[in-house]
Amino acid sequence: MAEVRSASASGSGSTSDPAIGPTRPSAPPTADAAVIPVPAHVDARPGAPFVIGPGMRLVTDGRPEAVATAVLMASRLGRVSDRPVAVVHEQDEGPGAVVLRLGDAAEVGLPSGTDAAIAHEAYRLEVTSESVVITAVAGPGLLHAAYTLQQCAEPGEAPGTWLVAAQLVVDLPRFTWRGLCLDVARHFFDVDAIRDVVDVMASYKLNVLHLHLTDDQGWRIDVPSRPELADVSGKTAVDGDPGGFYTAQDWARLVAYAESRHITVIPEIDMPGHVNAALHAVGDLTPTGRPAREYTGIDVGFSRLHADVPGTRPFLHDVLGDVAAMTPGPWVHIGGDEVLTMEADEYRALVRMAVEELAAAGKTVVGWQEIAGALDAAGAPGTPALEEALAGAVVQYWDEREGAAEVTRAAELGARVVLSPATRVYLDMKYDDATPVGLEWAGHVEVRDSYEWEPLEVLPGVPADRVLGVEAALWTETVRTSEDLFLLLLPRLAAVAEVAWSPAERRGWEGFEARLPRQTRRWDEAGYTWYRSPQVRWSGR
Ligand code: TNX
Repeated sequence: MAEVRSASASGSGSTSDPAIGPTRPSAPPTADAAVIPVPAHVDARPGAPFVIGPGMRLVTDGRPEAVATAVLMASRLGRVSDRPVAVVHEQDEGPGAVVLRLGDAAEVGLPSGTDAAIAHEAYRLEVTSESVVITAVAGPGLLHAAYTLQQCAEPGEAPGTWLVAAQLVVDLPRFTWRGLCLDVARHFFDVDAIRDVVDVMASYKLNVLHLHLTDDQGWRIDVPSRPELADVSGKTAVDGDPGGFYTAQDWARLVAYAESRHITVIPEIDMPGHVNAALHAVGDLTPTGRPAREYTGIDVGFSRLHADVPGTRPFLHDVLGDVAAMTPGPWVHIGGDEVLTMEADEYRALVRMAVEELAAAGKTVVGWQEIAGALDAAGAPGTPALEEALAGAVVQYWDEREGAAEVTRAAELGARVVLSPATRVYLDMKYDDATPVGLEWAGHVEVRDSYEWEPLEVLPGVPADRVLGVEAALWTETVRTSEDLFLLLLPRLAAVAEVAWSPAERRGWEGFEARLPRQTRRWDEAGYTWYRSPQVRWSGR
């Protein structure tokens, strides 16, 4: 990256001075004044802006990864400029070309030795008045560049034209795991609703969608070996609200849609607690052999599997095996949280059963922080495969009131850590007293709370190279509609995305706050609700 000079993250230059009141920007902003998450390196270049308008076309060499991004980009830019945008496959870099190129890390401008997963998402975006040239190692980088370009575009004088400032951007993620956990168990959200969430995630360069598919109140995925789970507990939801579940076909569509935006889907089958929906559908999971009653309240911690009930292991084998087979990504989440009525030994035995099933299915286990204590391979009989799987698990830290020591110890044993500190990234927390939906157990979480924190300070005992990244979470006990959902997501999801993507030294509240109002045009166009936080000057800059 030596070739690229860093510009100030707080938004230099091209927009108007807030001190002299609102004026129309005379020139479009560079990416450091416009884009969330703020790019790692932005260098303003002299010269006129590039015009997105008549004559613009997307040029690829025909390689599928580039064509896929070009097609997505054509539809977005076409919407922005209100005219169809052509995708052409030729050597045509003349005026008006937006060229998508795959190259090696050096061509992107990355220092040698850049981690492969990071390089995979990096991009170089060079804008001149004549053309735009995007270079990336792989498809994800090309797509990230497309969103950067889109966020930089400002309406031009001529109708239907948009301008992008001349500049060079070289950008790469700080963390490889930038996620959102969405609870579809308390209230169900169908594939169309999830697509909207995926679109917003992609626009902020998030790359992991973790779906909390099962809980006390409902079971949301139809697995072929156990159709009764979705048949019976697909119907239930909090407060007797409508349920729903994903058929195998829905799930495949959802995963494919996310994949086309380079977002990996992680299914969560929560166990050994949060299982009332399973106990309601499958009688042989309970000690009496009788199914549990349905549960539509919002308490936690009361339901549980039993290690000594004969139906338990086959249930885990069938369900985890099916879910693993239905999901192309490398991870399956086993929950593990809030089991309040079980001895540690039994908890450990049940977590190990799940880990073993997933190791056999070739998946890496993710679990909430409570599983940390069950990951120590010492002192229990196990196979080398189980021990390896225990050591290689991913632990998701959420409850800052406890568990730091156990998670730190698990990291010492080899586990990797994803950070979801509730006081920062639990997007189901209300913003303030007046927020119409949401919970409050971790306090109010305003936009600035979601923004102003440093991931590596959350668990100081965990070495930086054990931290995979950051994941926001949105639990849906009180969230019934997409309007509710987006009111809680926006703008906080954008804040979390910047924490997870941008280099620490590039971040700052002033710069973020200045870039946020530009986002609302796209939110409004897409029809998303969002929270007009009093912490942000939405107009009048
Ligand atoms: C804690 S976070 C839970 C969820 C609740 C959430 C509500 C976690 C692993 N468990 O079951 O929905 O709080 O904020």
